[in-house]
Amino acid sequence: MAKECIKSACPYCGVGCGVEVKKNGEIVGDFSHPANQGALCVKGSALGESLKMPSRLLYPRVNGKQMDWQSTIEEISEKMHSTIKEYGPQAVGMYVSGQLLTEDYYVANKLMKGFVGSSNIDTNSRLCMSSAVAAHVRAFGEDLVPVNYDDLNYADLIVIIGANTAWTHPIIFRRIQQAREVNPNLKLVVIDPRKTVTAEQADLHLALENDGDVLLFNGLSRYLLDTGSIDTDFIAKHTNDFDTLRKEIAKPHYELQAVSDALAVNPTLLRTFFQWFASSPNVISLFCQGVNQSESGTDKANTIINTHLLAGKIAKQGSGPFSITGQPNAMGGREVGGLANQLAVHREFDPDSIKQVSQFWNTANTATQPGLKAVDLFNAVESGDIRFLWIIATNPAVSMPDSAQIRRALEKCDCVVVSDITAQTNTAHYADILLPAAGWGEKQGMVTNSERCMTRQRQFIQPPGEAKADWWILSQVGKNLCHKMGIASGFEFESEADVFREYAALTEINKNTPLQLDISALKNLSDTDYHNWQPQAWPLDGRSVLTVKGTQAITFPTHNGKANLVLTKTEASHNAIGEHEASLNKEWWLNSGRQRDQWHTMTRTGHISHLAASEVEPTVYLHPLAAEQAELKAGHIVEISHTNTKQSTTKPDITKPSTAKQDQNIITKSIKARLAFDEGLTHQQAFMSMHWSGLFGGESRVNQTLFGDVDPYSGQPAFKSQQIQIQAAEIGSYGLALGIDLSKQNWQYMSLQHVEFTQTRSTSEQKQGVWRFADFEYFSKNEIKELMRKQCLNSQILTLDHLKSWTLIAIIDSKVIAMISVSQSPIVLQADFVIPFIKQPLNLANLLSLLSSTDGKANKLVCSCYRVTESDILEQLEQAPNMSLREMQNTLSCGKNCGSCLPEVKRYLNEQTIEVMTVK
Ligand SMILES: Nc1nc2c(c(=O)[nH]1)N[C@H]1C(S)=C(S)[C@@H](COP(=O)(O)OP(=O)(O)OC[C@H]3O[C@@H](n4cnc5c(=O)[nH]c(N)nc54)[C@H](O)[C@@H]3O)O[C@H]1N2
Ligand SMILES: Nc1nc2c(c(=O)[nH]1)N[C@H]1C(S)=C(S)[C@@H](COP(=O)(O)OP(=O)(O)OC[C@H]3O[C@@H](n4cnc5c(=O)[nH]c(N)nc54)[C@H](O)[C@@H]3O)O[C@H]1N2
Ligand code: SF4
Ligand SMILES: [Mo]
Repeated sequence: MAKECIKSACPYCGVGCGVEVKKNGEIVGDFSHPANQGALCVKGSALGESLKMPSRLLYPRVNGKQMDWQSTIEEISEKMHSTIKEYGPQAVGMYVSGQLLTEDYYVANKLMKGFVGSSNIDTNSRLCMSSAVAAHVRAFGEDLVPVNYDDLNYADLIVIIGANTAWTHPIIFRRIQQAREVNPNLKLVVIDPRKTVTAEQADLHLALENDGDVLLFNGLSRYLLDTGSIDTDFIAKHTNDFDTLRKEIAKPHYELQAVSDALAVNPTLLRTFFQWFASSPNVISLFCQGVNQSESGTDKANTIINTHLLAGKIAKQGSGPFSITGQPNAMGGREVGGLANQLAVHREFDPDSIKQVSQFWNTANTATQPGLKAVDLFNAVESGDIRFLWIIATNPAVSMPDSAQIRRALEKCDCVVVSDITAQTNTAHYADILLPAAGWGEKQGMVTNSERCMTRQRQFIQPPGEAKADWWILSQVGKNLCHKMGIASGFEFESEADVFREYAALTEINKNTPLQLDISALKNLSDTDYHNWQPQAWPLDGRSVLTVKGTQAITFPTHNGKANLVLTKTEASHNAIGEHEASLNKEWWLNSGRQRDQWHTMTRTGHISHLAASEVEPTVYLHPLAAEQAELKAGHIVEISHTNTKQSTTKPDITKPSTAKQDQNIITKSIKARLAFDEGLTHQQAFMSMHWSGLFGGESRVNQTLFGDVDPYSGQPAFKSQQIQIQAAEIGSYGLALGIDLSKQNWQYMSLQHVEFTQTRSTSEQKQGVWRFADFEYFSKNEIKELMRKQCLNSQILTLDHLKSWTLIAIIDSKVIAMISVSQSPIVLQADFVIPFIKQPLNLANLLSLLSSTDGKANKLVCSCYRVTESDILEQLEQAPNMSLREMQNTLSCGKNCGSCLPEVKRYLNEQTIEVMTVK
């Protein structure tokens, strides 16, 4: 327990909220932090629980054997050295993460690009921010985000494009809602093919077709031009290539009616949005993965930026395009230069940059060419061009598209090193060398959030076992490798502060250039000042990033100080919607993204039971009417398959014949998931979350069905609009097992060997494995009983038969130790209801009433922050049917913290009101 309150930053999303760890260990929001002013969302509020993570990785392991650090570091540098000698530096690869701290990232980048001499280091930010980065560089000449959170308070219109901010950046959304309360004239428009919780709260929702953004925003540019709403002065003074753009958008398919027809968006709504944009003095266009993760991601972002440049709604308070970063330090990674196509500190591979960076690093080995971007990097691993790969703080076997291919590549690679906080990730499974990393709270360093604000993450607990900070591990390997290579070591860092000072000093090479990233004022920051660092955004003098240093004059860091209006064409990006409509109910667009309560591949949040309550298993969502037309039923298991007829580099997965079939370059891949309804989807769309994986989701990873199609400029994969097929799966038995860890026990292989869809989680309190499964076989009660008897030695086994299902309960010393419930219909017990029975004396009456009442419906968790369930709300409404939202909140507190459940709570109130009105 800490002796004093310690301020740190939340390790989840790019909002970058400040937290305070109190003396008693409680973690609360930091009131003094400029990003969140004390508020935290549900994930931030559960940080304390995330620390009680089961299955931490404690010691280095080489080929499965525990090893000490010194030998492990020697082993890694020897592998790197021999790979360089035999195959050249390009055969060494590294794949890192926007969840690393700036210091970790800096050392990784320096090691690869400066000393190994290969730029084959890429990062999961390629999957996340790289289209925005490419668009910023194309338009502004540098990767700059020209908006701060505070600008939200000065906007007249906020447009959210391809982002479910209420769930994914809840504290930004909270700030938007607060700004709307203060300024009732502030309008909110959401552009998303799904009616998300964010869209529900908007003044206007445009449900455009997937990837219709380029067309829509070029349509907006056309409208601005036609209605004289462009800022000719700004265009003349501050932009290049206006005439080229004007010629493109003069084409008839950018007329409002044509855009409305092509995107199936009501023309009146479209006109309203265009009018609002044109007439609002200040507009912020906030965008995230619905923009970035597309084959036209960079063009989408540039088309949005174009509209701001044309209207002169940029480089002034309350206006601008606002790319929101996903991960806590996605921005810091971009600053140090962790993407394969950058060298360091916003510099690319021009001779001048190579010279200056080499001089600074005192190395002759600096890489001279951009390296391979994530998808190509893993292709190179599969083809054998990369023979050594070090993966740090990311789980590509789940999060990369075409995950079966990623697994083949990892399987094949001569040496895979994985640094993680747990061994239980799909990627760690392929590690030859597995390194225990210190996690959040156990390490320290700097992170930069979406608005360029740098905050310290501080240590407040000791790392468990021999876990070490990533920068330390990388520096040790760096030193050892330099020694082996006979070159001067560039890794004599003694502390995080040392690394940070060096990074700050390197940014000095930008000082006399138009580039804005220059934090060299911090190059002599003392250890004490580093320790006491207060959140601060760069530019450090507080001016806007789009102004000349030392003045208020607008400038863009391009060759002539003007922004580029980038020509974006629609033909390339807006594909096959007409064809698609024709094949309705056979083909769907698979849209994938986030759930409110989970973080990525679930390693940090999957074990927290209340975060697991809102989506309990791999689930695919369809619009109810569309599902009905396709004869698909909610609650049933469906098979999602994707056939790629394009020329593909992928080969069949011979280890898993059931999931990948190949027929002359036609590859079909499939997974299974539970079907649920979502009225917010258009008829052609399916949505699945990206989270399910490994321990929790088995083989039902959404990326198992996606191919590695990428944006041509950024290399960012198109995760949100690949065409898939969905059909009902034939299932013999649905079930739920608990109290038995099926992953470790033999019985999974004996009896559930055909399980195709399975999910497990353990509650943090009880550590009981809970498995929901569906199997195409019909389970025989007697066989399972026999297995249970073998598994749970000396137990008494009780059988309960009820309608189409049966339940077996193993009891030892009068306490329930295991239970399995199997049914032929998709109705099975809810895990949350049965968990309380485990390790307790059997309460038969309760169990029987549960079995007879269960109708497959969960008592849904509505508000995760205050754990308010559907039945809590209904109970209140039963007592007071006319209850207002405020009254409900006074009683239950739902939505009082992050507010992301408010639309759902309101829905219950509305439903109730309608009922009351009908009765009258
Ligand atoms: N709860 C939670 N929050 C998170 C994370 C998490 O794992 N869990 N991860 C963090 C990270 S790393 C990131 S990158 C962010 C991502 O944050 P977001 O981008 O907000 O989240 P997503 O759910 O990936 O997708 C956003 C929306 O894009 C829409 N979309 C899909 N296709 C299109 C299209 O063609 N056009 C438009 N306009 N919209 C489209 C989807 O319907 C979806 O609602 O979230 C961060 N915050
Ligand atoms: N289908 C689909 N796929 C997607 C997306 C999508 O929208 N749809 N979104 C993409 C996006 S935007 C992103 S950002 C990625 C995210 O995908 P990943 O980066 O693969 O996801 P995480 O689960 O966050 O992986 C982080 C890993 O680092 C480990 N870890 C945590 N802290 C530390 C630490 O301090 N040090 C080390 N060494 N390890 C640590 C965690 O245990 C975990 O295994 O997924 C991408 N994939
Ligand atoms: S909004 Fe993001 S940074 Fe803030 S508490 Fe939630 S997850 Fe953490
Ligand atoms: Mo991300």
